[in-house]
Amino acid sequence: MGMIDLRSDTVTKPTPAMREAMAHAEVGDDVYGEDPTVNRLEAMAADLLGKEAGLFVPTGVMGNQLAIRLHTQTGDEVIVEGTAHIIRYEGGSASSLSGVQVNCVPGERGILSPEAVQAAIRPRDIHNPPTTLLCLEQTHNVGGGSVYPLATLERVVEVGRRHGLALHLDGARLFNAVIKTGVSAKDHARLFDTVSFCLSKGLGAPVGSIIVSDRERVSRLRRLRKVFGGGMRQVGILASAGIYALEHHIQRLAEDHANAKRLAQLLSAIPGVAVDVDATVTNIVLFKIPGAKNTTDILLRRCREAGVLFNAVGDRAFRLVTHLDVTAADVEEAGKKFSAVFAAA
Ligand code: TLP
Repeated sequence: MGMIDLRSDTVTKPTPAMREAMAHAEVGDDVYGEDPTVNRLEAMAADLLGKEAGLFVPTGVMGNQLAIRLHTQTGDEVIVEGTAHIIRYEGGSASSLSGVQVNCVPGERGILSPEAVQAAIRPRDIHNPPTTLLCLEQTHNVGGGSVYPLATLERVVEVGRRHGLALHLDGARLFNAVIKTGVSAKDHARLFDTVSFCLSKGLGAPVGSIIVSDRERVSRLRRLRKVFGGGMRQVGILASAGIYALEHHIQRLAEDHANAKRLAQLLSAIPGVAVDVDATVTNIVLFKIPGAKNTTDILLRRCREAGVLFNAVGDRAFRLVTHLDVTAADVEEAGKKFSAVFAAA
């Protein structure tokens, strides 16, 4: 058995059938709007989310950053949860590309309460930065794949609306939430002005994200994408992988969720390992070994030597992510390796 790679759902490789679709994709110059496959993917995504239009972007980061640029002026303040991808893993780009400051509001496993958002909105006063945008994340990465229940999402969004904020959803893993809760992508998207989601995570495409909105905003986003250096040419080859992913890889996310739950259960049976099995609801497992005498790096190395790859998210704190290229048998195998390594942690 090869290496079991639980570092991220970004590591998936296109399946033979996806590659086949890519090989036959019709293409054209997308900067001229002439790539029929890109146009089809954008229309398909817009339809799936119940919005007027969509824009194919190279990465999830670009989707989020285009949204921030679209919705703000320099000097504005953007509210995000304190451990959001936008603040933790986007290289400080909200400040460098859009000149905004980010107000990090503490959440519970990444989930913000309406009260916390309300308290974070600055009164309009000459001293204060204007709060103009609220960004939420569904599912929440650092929160361990946590999911906003629809009722909470509606209440949080309602606070933003009442104060005239623009609303963006970083839905990198939106379809994991959809499959988990049965709340449709449309029912999420109707709450937001812009929604981005990734094709290159659990959905298994090699690259690409989509941002959807109304027609007017998407045409402004298209211009901004060019400004950010993201005007692309014959990318129908990549878009065809996205179409394939939307047609074939959404329902199967349930397998990733079952595999993650099983990993959490296996970990919970190992003495010294702290994991919240109930909170493991989608494809991310967070766990800690607080009393380990070995350092984080040593623990990672021992697991790698045993054949399991994953990332640390803090001191003796780790993240596992299940995906298309991890089978139920891999999960059982990983569980055995974890028992062996962590028994001597
Ligand atoms: N997340 C990656 C890393 O950047 C941490 C991962 O391995 O989980 N929003 C969310 C919620 C994400 O988790 C990610 C990627 C992105 C946006 C950015 O997507 P890309 O990597 O396509 O720019």
